[in-house]
Amino acid sequence: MAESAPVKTPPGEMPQALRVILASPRGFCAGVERAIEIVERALEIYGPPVYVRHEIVHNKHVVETLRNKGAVFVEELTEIPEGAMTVFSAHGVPQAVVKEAGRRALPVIDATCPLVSKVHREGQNLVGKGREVIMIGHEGHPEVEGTRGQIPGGVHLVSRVEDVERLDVRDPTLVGYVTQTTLSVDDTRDVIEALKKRFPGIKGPGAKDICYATQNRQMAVRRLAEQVDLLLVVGARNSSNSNRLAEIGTTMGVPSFLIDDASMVQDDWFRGVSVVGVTAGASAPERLVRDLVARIGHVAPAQTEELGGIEEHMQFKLPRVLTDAMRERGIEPDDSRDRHDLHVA
Ligand code: 10G
Ligand code: SF4
Repeated sequence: MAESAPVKTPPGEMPQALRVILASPRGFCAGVERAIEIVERALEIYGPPVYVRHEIVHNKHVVETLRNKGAVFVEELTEIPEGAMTVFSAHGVPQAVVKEAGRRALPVIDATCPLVSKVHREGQNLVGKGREVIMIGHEGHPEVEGTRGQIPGGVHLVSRVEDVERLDVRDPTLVGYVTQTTLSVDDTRDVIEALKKRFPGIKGPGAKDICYATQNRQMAVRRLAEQVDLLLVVGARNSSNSNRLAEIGTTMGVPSFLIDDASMVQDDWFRGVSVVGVTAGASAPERLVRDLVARIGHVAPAQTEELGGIEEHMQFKLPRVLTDAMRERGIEPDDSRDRHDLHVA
């Protein structure tokens, strides 16, 4: 709870002053920065429209910014005209979608995060070794749909420990598992334990399919939640990783709200609050965090600080098809530049 707040706010009262602590790391991960840059570069090189299958990342502000630059977001390839430049979202797509794009000869740039593609390969390798694949993930999420459709024979999907008992597999000695990249580290550990108990010979990646960015943001928010009276998470309702951050706050007994942006903030949330924690999901631009801090300053004069945490230096290369096209036009892809919040200022 609040230790060194400028003024301790009495229960039920509006604060006279606030301390705001920002989690670190927060916001854009390397896969999101890469995916946004892919759409921007495609627009720059080929000109609008560039069709994007599904929201490139789960954030309406990102989508809106790219839409204003000429990106067209669709859910199905059938909505894309013949020959139009097509980008697959960072969450990945099933093989059937790759094949359909091939049949229609659509020029495709795949913005699937390399860490999601790695999970696809793990699943394919398990099948190659004769194992049935169990996926830990959430039904209906596009990453799960993509991974399921990249693994020959599909997957058995489990979300919770209780699902493990209900699994019906061909041969309990020949199973393996993969996970969605944005799950709760704690919940997934429990499900993996249950899987290992039921299938002692199961093969899998440990919890390593949960990506570095998800793990780092969860670790940071856990440290943050120990010190605050209210937690605000900037992120979309449909953003899996953002939901997991708010969930951690709630589980730790801190009133926690997942908000699209500052416009969703309600003054009443601040009654009795001295210290506010702020973080952002992997698809939420830093601009929204800055706007939120400004909005908090309208509730009461606020002093803002950043909680030190793990520094991230992860960067993924752009797809070859794009860097070749860039070089042909005299644009040198610069892997060393800081892409952070470059695009959606
Ligand atoms: O957290 P989810 O998977 O819902 O996606 P997001 O767009 O909110 O954040 C970036 C993460 C991915 C692209 C999934 S690997
Ligand atoms: Fe890649 Fe992780 Fe970001 Fe997903 S959350 S795009 S797996 S880095």
